[in-house]
Amino acid sequence: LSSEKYNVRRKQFGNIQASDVDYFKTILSEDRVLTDENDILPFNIDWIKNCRGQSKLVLKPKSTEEVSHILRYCNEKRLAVCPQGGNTGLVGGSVPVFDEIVLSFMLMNKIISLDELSGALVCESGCVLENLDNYVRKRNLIMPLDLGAKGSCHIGGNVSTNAGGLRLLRYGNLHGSVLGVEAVKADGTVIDCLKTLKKDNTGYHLKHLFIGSEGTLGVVTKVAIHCPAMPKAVSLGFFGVKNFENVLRLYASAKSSLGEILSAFEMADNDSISSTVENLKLPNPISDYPFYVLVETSGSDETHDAEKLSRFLDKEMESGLIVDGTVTSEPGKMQTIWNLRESIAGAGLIDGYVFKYDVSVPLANYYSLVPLLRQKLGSKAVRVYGYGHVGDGNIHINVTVPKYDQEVCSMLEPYIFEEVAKLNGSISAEHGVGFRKPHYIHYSKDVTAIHLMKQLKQLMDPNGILNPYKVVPEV
Ligand code: FAD
Ligand code: 2HG
Ligand code: ZN
Repeated sequence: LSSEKYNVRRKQFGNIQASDVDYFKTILSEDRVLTDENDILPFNIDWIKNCRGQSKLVLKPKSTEEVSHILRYCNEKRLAVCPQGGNTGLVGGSVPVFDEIVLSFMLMNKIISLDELSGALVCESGCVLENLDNYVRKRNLIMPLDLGAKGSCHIGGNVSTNAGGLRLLRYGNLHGSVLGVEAVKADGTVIDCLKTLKKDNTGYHLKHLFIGSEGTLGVVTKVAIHCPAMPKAVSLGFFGVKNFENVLRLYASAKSSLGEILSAFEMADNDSISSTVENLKLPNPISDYPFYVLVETSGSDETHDAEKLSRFLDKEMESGLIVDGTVTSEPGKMQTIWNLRESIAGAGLIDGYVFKYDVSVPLANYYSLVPLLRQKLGSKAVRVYGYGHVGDGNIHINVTVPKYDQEVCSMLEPYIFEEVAKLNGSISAEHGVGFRKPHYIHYSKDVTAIHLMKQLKQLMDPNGILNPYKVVPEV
């Protein structure tokens, strides 16, 4: 249980009574009020099996009105609520800690409208990202974000975590792409900021309160998002690189040689790729190298773009920055390569337990924590590896061990956060703060900023019923 593992005390919330369950059954149909322990279990456990809550009630609303009724009631009765999307979050934010009611958005999955000219898509928050992408692709558009969890994560979850992903380098983060949101406050008030306009400076940009606040300031019920045009030509290169300095040199060269068509620049070290190859039996299209780089281009001219990437490969093989590599525009082959990259997040789970860190640091120091941690942990770790979004200065460091180990945990934390703070980095670049990091947030956030966060929380959710124990530090 998360509460025991991390020594957290339950706050003074109401306890769910039979009469509460009866009330929820009057708002929702009976089959959308789950009370059976087995039915509820998956909603209590997070994706990396690190956090486990004790919820006894899952509610599955189908409309904003239902969400509003639920929250108004919970607020009056001081019942705590944990909003949950696809439950792919990596910081324990999506699962309850104690008996919070799980508010699942899985049935709020309707697409409302798409303006094919402007690219404005409006949909409910429980739409699965991949389903949305498939839908808009048929209309020559794409979703402005893509991540390994696309088959399960919800757009509402993406917005609530300000998810980054594999193409942030090109399309920016969700604070830029999200045109509007409809959200419900803790007291049940529906806040309609669901505009589809590109420009709207009428006062405060309130949508940003809900983007990245991880369900602590309100719940997102609808999203309006800008979908870019589907690129006509996509190519992908997968390169073996001798050392990390060369990864950075290659990034500089990719920016200048590929310029406007560069849409992803990702890297993975040898242990990241060998963990997917060994644990998931995925094929590596090139042989063994200390570092791997994945470069994607997206543009409008098939021959020109593919040629550009091939020329880049030739040039950098000659210069020695790339030792070996492959370039392809074939969808199947590109999929194989992306799959290798996207599977790294899950591959480590096969080793036993994974400690995951998601940090932003200046590029010169991007990889420096990985060897430091290897040295510090020695044989206590099965693997220590680093991979991630070089183009965004965001590295994921995964440490795998046979099973969760408190000693290893205390060797890693707060050490890693202290190191990140020394570099003026962020202890959470894209996954959020959730349950696992509120007490470390000060390593990246000024006390005055934390104070303002607390004031905002107090204003938006005075009874603290929305996702308690998450994001906002207690002391
Ligand atoms: P959940 O996990 O269900 O919830 C996440 C948080 O948002 C929780 O705090 C929850 O309470 C809150 N929440 C969910 N829905 C709502 C709502 N409608 N209203 C209010 N609050 C809500 N993240 C990245 O940024 N980049 C990546 O590249 C990336 N890759 C990943 C790859 C894999 C294989 C996995 C498992 C995860 C990855 N993640 C990545 C993390 C995760 O997928 C994202 O954080 C995602 O945006 C979470 O969406 P979800 O619907 O699963 O949300
Ligand atoms: C990725 O980029 C995700 O693959 C997951 O953000 C990172 O699991 C991780 O450490
Ligand atoms: Zn990532």
